[in-house]
Amino acid sequence: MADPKQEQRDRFRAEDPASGPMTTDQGVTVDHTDDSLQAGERGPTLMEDFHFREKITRFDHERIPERVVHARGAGAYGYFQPYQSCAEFTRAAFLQDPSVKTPVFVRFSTVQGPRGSADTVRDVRGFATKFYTSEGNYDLVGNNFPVFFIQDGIKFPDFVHAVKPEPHNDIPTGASAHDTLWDFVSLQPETLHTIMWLMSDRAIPRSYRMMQGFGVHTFRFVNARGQGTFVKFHWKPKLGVHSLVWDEAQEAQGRDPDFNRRDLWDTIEAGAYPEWELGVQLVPESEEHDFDFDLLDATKIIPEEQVPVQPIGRMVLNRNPDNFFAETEQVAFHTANVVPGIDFTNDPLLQARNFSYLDTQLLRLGGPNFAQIPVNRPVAPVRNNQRDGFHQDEIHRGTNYFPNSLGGGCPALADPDDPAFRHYTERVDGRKIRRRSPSFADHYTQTAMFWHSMADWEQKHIVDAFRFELGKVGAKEVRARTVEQLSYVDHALAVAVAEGIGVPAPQERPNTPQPTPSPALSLENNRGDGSISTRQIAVLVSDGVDAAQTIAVRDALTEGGAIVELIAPQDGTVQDKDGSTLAVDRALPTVASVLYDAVLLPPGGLDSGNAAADDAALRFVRSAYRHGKPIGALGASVDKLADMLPDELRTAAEGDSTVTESGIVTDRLSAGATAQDFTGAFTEAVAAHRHWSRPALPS
Ligand code: HDD
Repeated sequence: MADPKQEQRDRFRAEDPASGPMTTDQGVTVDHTDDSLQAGERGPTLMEDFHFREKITRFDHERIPERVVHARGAGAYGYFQPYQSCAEFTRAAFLQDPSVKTPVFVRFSTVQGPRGSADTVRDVRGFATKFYTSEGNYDLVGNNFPVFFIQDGIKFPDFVHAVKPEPHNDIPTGASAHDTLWDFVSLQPETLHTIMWLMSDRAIPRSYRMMQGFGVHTFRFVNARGQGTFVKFHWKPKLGVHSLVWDEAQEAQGRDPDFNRRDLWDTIEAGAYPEWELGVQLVPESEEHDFDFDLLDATKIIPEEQVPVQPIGRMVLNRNPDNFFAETEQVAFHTANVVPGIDFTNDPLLQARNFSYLDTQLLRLGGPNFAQIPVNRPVAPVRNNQRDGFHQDEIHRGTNYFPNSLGGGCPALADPDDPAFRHYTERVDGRKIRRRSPSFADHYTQTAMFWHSMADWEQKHIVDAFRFELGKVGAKEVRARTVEQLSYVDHALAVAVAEGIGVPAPQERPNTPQPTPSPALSLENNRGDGSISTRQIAVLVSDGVDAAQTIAVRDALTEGGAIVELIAPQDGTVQDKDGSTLAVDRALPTVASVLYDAVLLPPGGLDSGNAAADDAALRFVRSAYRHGKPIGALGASVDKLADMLPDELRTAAEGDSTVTESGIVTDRLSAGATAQDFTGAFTEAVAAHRHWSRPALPS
């Protein structure tokens, strides 16, 4: 079926550069662009040189202001398709017919860092989706956390000022580990729940393709009868939710600052299209007050165990943009871009956003006509009396006011029976007051719920993250105040953090919350379907390798969807043990273990005869080990691997190929086991992603 957004893009593509010679912006042909027009060979440049002036002027004006938050990102096109009609709850056209695919553009982003900052920083990730529906654009502007740092949008400038680089020296870039953020946190306990998410591994996703997305706010579905239902939106990645290890994330920033952007780009180019399921939590209006928190409070989730997430459709991203600036940079999201059937609630954070996004685009995109930029254009027709302004691309004809008779009364208003957007007729009563609702007051119960829902290793990572972040805070009183706040969440957590950062352990508080945990919050319970699709596996080879066995395992892993690369001390080829050659994909000095999910050592793979090369390969393996990645070894490589392992694992590695908790898989098979048994066990270890219960390596 034709994709209306892609057809529309075709109409806006620039002239094919192969269709003729170079021209100026005015279409005048150019035959020389390497020398400016001068008065004599060594004379001054002439004002008359319009080509020179145009070229330089255009260059001087290439940049636009970056987004004030979420400056760095990556985007892709795709489609959304509902599983079934959602007519019972919403009349949104794109949620009615399972045979209809609605085009989408999604932009993922980090929040704190500028446009040129690294990808793998500890941060929230933006997950913004523009649905080009038949009834106009709908934007679901979400994050990979289901909660937000503040409850009222009027605090957004304060929060963003605190987390952004400090005003006097513009440091740190892409990091929250600094005084001003933690000063704010320690004084503003509403931040705590989201801070707990920020300290968890959710804040260092392995891939944009492996993270959840959330609409965060409670929105409202409205059906054709005008009935409202509260709704929370969830995106669940088909590949499961996977994260990096903090040490690895930091190293990856240097090895590949584009780690997440490249991953998204490469997998789409390779045809391994990322996919998410859209789910909704629905709450009838009659049950609005049945919770021990306020549905309008964006620092709270509705636990999935309390209101299950119902899958309603899936989204596939299958096309990279043609031009980063034109599309990913100029895409303009806005929470107020809604379509009939989707409406707002009085969440004060959402209300503020509904002002901010349009406002910010006016500055960033230079005027009011940014909806005409191809990536922002609806595929639904646009007719109104809005006119003129900077960058008007359209030639309007006829009258420009309503009502009119001279223009035939056009454009006319929709008839009462037509499916126009009609705001939900919620009853609102009240005095004008500047006060937070008392129903927003509890900042600790859900923070504690998140903490108590984590697996042991997740709790350990959270404590480590607090210690890292607060350990970088210079003001000791800020460290102490934050720890004090944590003591209202959980005393053991506060004590563990305090111990690592040199502040006194806080006193135990009576009545710290003991909420029922929500297992759905743990990464342990979001591992995906056990596939190894798109996992990057490094196979270390050198001269003397067993090529036949290497190819057999590589092919089996590739069949499972993994991306397997043969890595040798030098690029080119390596000699098989029998003298034939095997092509390699990359040279070891150009890669690093942090760029892969697992390592495989085929027979002869760790034996180049060159001590420096073997040492580099072993460093690669040691680094993978430290980051909990699966390591597979075959034949003689098992002994090499066993030599570097801690005693506890050495015997297991030498004796048994079954996946241990430790993710070390070898082919020292028990009697009767086959090569397929090795591949199966290694695949299982890769699918499990990381193996936390590993003893430290001997030094
Ligand atoms: Fe925001 C960008 C997500 C609260 C004001 N926000 C922006 C983007 C995402 C979010 C994903 C990047 C969109 C893109 O890729 O272009 N923001 C959120 C979420 C929030 C949130 C999930 C809380 C639930 N934001 C929020 C508040 C305000 C803003 C409370 C202001 C009152 N956000 C903005 C902005 C940005 C933005 C300043 C910067 C660039 C842009 O809008 O287009 O208007």
